[in-house]
Amino acid sequence: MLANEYIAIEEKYGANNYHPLDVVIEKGDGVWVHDVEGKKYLDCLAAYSAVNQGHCHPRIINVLKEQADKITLTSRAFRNSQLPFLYKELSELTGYEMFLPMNSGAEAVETAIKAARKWGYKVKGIPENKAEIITCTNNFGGRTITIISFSTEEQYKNGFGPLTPGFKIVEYGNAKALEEAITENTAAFIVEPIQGEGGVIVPRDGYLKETYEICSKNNVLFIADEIQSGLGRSGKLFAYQYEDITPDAVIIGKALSGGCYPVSAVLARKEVLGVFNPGDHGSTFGGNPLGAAVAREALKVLVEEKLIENSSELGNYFRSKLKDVNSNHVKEIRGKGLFIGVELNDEAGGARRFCEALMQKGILCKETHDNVIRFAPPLVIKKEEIDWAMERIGEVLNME
Ligand code: IF1
Repeated sequence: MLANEYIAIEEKYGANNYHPLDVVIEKGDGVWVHDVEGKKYLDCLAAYSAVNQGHCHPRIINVLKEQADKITLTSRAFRNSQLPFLYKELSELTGYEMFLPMNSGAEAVETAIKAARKWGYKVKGIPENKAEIITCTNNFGGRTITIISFSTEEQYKNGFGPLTPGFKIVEYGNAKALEEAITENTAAFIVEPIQGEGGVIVPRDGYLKETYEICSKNNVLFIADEIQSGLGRSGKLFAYQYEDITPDAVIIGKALSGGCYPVSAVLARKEVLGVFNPGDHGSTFGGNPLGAAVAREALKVLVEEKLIENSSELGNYFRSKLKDVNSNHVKEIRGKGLFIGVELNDEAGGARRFCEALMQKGILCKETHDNVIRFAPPLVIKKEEIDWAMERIGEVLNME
């Protein structure tokens, strides 16, 4: 079958909630994916940083297969032999002392919101149902009704009301705006240390430290959403580590499983996740042994194959090569590690057409916010693969 035959079937039955590039991927290995017509592409999206370890990493796939032959799901009504060691290894890696495992990123964000509100009532003493949570313009935390309730992207909210109350929005990068928005009922500030969907927005130096200190001074939880920016993407384990802060809670997902299984989690101080009592919160698949085994191996691969260091070193290299292109279409090149955004001038006619042109040359990217091309390949990428890509990216960025 040819790609357009697959597309016709998908279009016939599938809800129209995406506008994907017309590439039909059949298999992947490392940074490369192969479509149904035998064409090969360099994946510069890595499933929005869920595949930091590379497609179908053999170590992770082997663990997935081995565990699948033992036990996949017990529910949390019983215990399993993988989850305790995921907790222990996460604590040794991150320094946090308590964890709550979920499946999707949105579920982990919802979990963090519930923990923050309950901490607000039980620990801070905020009057019941008065808790406020502050987040930023251009945030992205997932697609549930509560999470879109604090989105600043109208399309994400249109037609889905009534929305969840209790959220305030402040300008990303503006610490003073946060200070002015805090009241005695503020429970938490949730922030992406680098905004992905917002267009790979790196805040000015000092922003995270200043907002962290404002939160500490006002007894407000500082919660970092590292679902996209974390686990090596930014050139550090967590993007918040570019500044001297220790968030009260960190939300992770995506690459926590190397893209092989939905696994997410909230990492936090005991005082925060300690507010949950049996029966308060849960999930059928949350903490299942298959996901836990996969996550354990995905974290080991990240560390043992030095992917965080590779992200830092080759991210600097990739950005410098992009800057050398010197295209009239390019307004700004930004990012940290292999989390790179190329913002185009309005006259360039939008990033989509550049992504389509890159696809024709064997590179898969995704535009974000109309004018930004995101380059975020798996962290296993090699220098020579970036050189291969840059030959083609240079041609495309200089097209009419
Ligand atoms: C889609 C965007 C990226 C995230 C951060 C939480 C979540 C995400 C910082 C929720 C998820 C995904 C969702 C996916 C596309 C992608 C995305 F374009 F939607 F915004 F990466 F930028 N926090 N981001 O980036 O995690 O529930 O999806 O596991 O909705 O199309 P999830």
